[in-house]
Amino acid sequence: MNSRLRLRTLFLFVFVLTSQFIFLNFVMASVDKNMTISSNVHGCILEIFLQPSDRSFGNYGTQAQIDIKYTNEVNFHTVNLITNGLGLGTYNFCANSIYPNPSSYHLYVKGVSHLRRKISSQNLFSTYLTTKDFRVSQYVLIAGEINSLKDNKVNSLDISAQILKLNTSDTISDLNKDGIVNETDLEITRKNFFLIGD
Ligand SMILES: [Ca+2]
Ligand SMILES: [Ca+2]
Repeated sequence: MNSRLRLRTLFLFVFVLTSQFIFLNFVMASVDKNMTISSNVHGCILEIFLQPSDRSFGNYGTQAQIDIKYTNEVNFHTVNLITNGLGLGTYNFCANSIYPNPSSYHLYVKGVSHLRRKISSQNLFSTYLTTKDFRVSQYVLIAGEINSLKDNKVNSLDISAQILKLNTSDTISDLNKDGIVNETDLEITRKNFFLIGD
């Protein structure tokens, strides 16, 4: 083998080695990129639709406190939502530096004028956005919790507090959300008298 041929062989050898090195780095970078992307996917956003009782569709807005618990009843997180007319409230956990694990949770939902409702065993956070629609009869929020004691019962204390707000636009006592506290709202509380929340 003459010197020119040896040089050409050596050059080819170096070229092949360099190409493999570059290709290997490219593959490793791709794998690393994919791993980074997959590890950043969290169940961040919870969208919940709620239906307060004795409202007409499109008039479901309320404030709600939702205690999210593990199935062993240990509290995971409490979320305060303001829902719109369709009953939709949204909470972004990741924006609050909370990164929930996909799992089954119990939700305890309490509207601002409503008894607490337990919604059991909901699978949450398996995708970036979880949407739950609880606008069905079994999950309707029962109205009549007016008194500031918030004892999770509808009783005489609630009626008394509501009577004091008659003919005002008090948002707690205006149960049907027509803008005025009147006999219709008192009747809702009477209807739910003695009911107890979860
Ligand atoms: Ca009460
Ligand atoms: Ca009213």
